[in-house]
Amino acid sequence: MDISPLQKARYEYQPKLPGMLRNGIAEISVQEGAATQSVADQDKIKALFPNTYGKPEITFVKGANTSAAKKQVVGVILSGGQAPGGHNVISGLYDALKATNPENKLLGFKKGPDGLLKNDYVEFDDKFIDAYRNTGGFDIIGSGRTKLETVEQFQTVANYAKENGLTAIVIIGGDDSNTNAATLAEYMAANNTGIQVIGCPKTIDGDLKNEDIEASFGFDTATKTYSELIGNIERDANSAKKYWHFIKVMGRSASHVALECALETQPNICLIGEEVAAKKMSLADITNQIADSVEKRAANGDNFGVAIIPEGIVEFVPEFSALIAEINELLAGEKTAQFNSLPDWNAKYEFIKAGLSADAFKVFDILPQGIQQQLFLERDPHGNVQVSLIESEKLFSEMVKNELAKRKEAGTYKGKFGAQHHFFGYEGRCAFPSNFDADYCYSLGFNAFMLIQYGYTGYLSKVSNISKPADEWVAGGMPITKMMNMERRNGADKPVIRKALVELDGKPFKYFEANREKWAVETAFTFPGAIQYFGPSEVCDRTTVTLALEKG
Ligand code: FBP
Repeated sequence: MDISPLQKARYEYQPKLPGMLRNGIAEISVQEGAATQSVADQDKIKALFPNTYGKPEITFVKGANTSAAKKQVVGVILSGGQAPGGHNVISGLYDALKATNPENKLLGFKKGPDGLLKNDYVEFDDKFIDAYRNTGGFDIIGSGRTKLETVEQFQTVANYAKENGLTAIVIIGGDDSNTNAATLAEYMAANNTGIQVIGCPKTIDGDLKNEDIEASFGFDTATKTYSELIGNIERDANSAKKYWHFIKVMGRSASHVALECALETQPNICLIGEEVAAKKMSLADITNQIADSVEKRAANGDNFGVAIIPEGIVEFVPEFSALIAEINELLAGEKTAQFNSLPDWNAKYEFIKAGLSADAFKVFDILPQGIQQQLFLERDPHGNVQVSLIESEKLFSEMVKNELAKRKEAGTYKGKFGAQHHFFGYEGRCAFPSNFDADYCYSLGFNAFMLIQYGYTGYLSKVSNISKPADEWVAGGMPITKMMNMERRNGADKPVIRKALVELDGKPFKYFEANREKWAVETAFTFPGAIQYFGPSEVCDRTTVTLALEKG
């Protein structure tokens, strides 16, 4: 296969490990901390995880390696959406496993959890791994979103694992995948299989973080990639001076990605879903907030700007989520077929008008027709509206346009408004990992093997102090049950890892809040440029602004 010069150069990059993991396998010792408790619902979580609950925090330190000599056969999967650095988790795991004992084996199960259920795997060797070091993507073995949750699934996984002589399984995934890792670990322990399960924290969304996990991998590279593009658009906007750019960025639910991109690029507007929900903002409130910025900038002769919209925004607007709930009811069961058989949009519109409550219809009626139709076209396998497919960047630009037309009539707005729309998501998920993600991911994988080697199960690989240079990073592990609480899912109380939303009293949001009024009116854009891999450390090893503010 032909490779690009950058890929070739990246093969040579040696990821930085935390200081305490650098002295060779023989010099890695373990320290156990105090017993842990789950973040909430302790009695319930303890009852559901009798074999894996309450275990101690683990820290690796320099000292004699006292782990048992045992041949390890480890299975690994990538689970969920792609995130830069996944290949390095696998290469770190592979290197630690082979350095411990060249007879050890690493099996990569293909297409996520499906690989474990179908026994579809490949055995890694040096040549295989070397072709993926420091590269983006999950194409080394693929990924998938199948949930591992039923006893039958766990039995299948355990049977194939025994057949292949697996001693451990590593699940590289987000909050749901690591919740499944905890449940699988408990199943394996309860059934005395001897198979350990370790998780690694992945997701570009940045919502798998807590007092133990400072960041999920991929967030750094993805936000730097989007920020580069947003900065480029800002420069274009400031050069042409004729467009407002509405830019939606990924983040299925939490607005961490949008906030980080705003801190990097200082746009005129950035919506934060968590704030919209806390302040119970309506669509009209949001529209007015953006229109005010457009109007004030126009008064200064600046008929251009940039607005960042988080992908999950609409679910945070109370009136919009109420509308979606009613639409789901309206189309439940056979009513979808009835709706689809109506001859044209006028007939469908009348059906909707008759079926929605007056309040919900009022919200529906102010939406642009394209968005109204999207609400009825896109359904997920459970029959629900797929909110992530709603083009909210177009929704808000259209609503702002209508609002500005009113203001023009009233004589308060005299500018010109032309909009461009963008959606940045897939562009960032498979980028070459930044040095930070390359180092962090390699360390997570290496560390995951040390947890296996020391016999731990139901743990998340933990590398902390990551706002500091890598030699000061702290490697260890945390029981996944410590991060869990009970939440209502599909009509039942389930033990899950708590998702981290943007904290409105956290330093990143506070910094944004303190500056956004100025950014809304002035042209205060900043241009981060492309991720740099070679050069001074302050340019190449920089973490996210979010992490720097949180830990600074
Ligand atoms: P994970 O939570 O699995 O990491 O995926 C997050 C994400 O990238 C979201 O930002 C986005 O909404 C979603 O995946 C898109 O999913 P898909 O790849 O299935 O289109």
